[in-house]
Amino acid sequence: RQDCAMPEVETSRDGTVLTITLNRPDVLNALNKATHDALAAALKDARDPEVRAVVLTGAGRGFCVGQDLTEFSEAPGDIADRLRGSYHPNVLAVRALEKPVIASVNGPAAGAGLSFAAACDLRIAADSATFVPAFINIGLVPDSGGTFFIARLLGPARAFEWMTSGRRLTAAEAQTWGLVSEVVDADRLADRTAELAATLAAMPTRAIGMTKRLFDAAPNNTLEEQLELEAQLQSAATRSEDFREGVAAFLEKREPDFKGR
Ligand code: T3D
Repeated sequence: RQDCAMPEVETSRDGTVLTITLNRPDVLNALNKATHDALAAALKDARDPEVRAVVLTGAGRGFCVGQDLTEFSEAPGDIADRLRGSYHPNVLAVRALEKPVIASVNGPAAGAGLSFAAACDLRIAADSATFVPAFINIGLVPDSGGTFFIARLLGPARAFEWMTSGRRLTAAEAQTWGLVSEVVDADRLADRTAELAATLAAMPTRAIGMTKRLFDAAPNNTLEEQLELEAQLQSAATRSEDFREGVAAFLEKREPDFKGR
């Protein structure tokens, strides 16, 4: 296990799992410039082929409550420039990772923090976690992919109703809605997340990465285009070592030992 800390974001490696922890617990991990920069560096580390699953979580009792409103009121600047320069690259970096990214939602996920959770591939939550589309409560529109990801996860009607209500959703409600796949006791979240991440990290990583690309592409493709992309990526998958290992293990009636190659 190797650990590395920049003040605003901590990263730790446990085998092939990289955990990225937003680390401004006093403000529920609100995002300031230094946090964006440190998160960008951590997401770059996550590209390492030896990393086969990534966990994003928060230190203390919050996951992430979006933009640091103190920084915002002290130096408002041009919001669009800040979104383009700091938020968008990190959202895109999560989607570009060809491996599973798990949001381990340990507490409030609000505003752009909710968008980041929604940008991840899977969400697991503590029973104490809450989900807050905080933008509307301060007169803003959802950003950082909030309209894109939340509509895909919940459907446009429910997404619009919720995002314009500003209503705090409990973890149990989020699970009922399909926003999170699993809810666990708060004191079990770290262990269960580690277990889930280790399971995913032992899967055929390239196939997971390509499945992610396929699901991202599907809404914008015609059926013909999507069938063609599936055929191309399936062809790439059959050239992977993990495919050979999967078939060999099946025929030899043994457990496969996937390497992520
Ligand atoms: O700038 C741009 O580029 C635009 C981008 C915008 C993207 C966005 O994310 S806009 C949305 C920004 N986020 C919010 O509006 C959320 C504000 N926070 C809340 O509504 C509540 O904190 C929660 C509902 C999320 C949680 O409530 P609760 O009761 O569990 O905690 P709390 O007591 O409100 O917060 C604890 C501390 O964190 C508190 O500080 P204190 O009083 O202990 O010194 C609070 O001020 C601080 N905190 C919470 N959210 C933020 C924050 N400090 C700075 N920025 C925050 N966003």
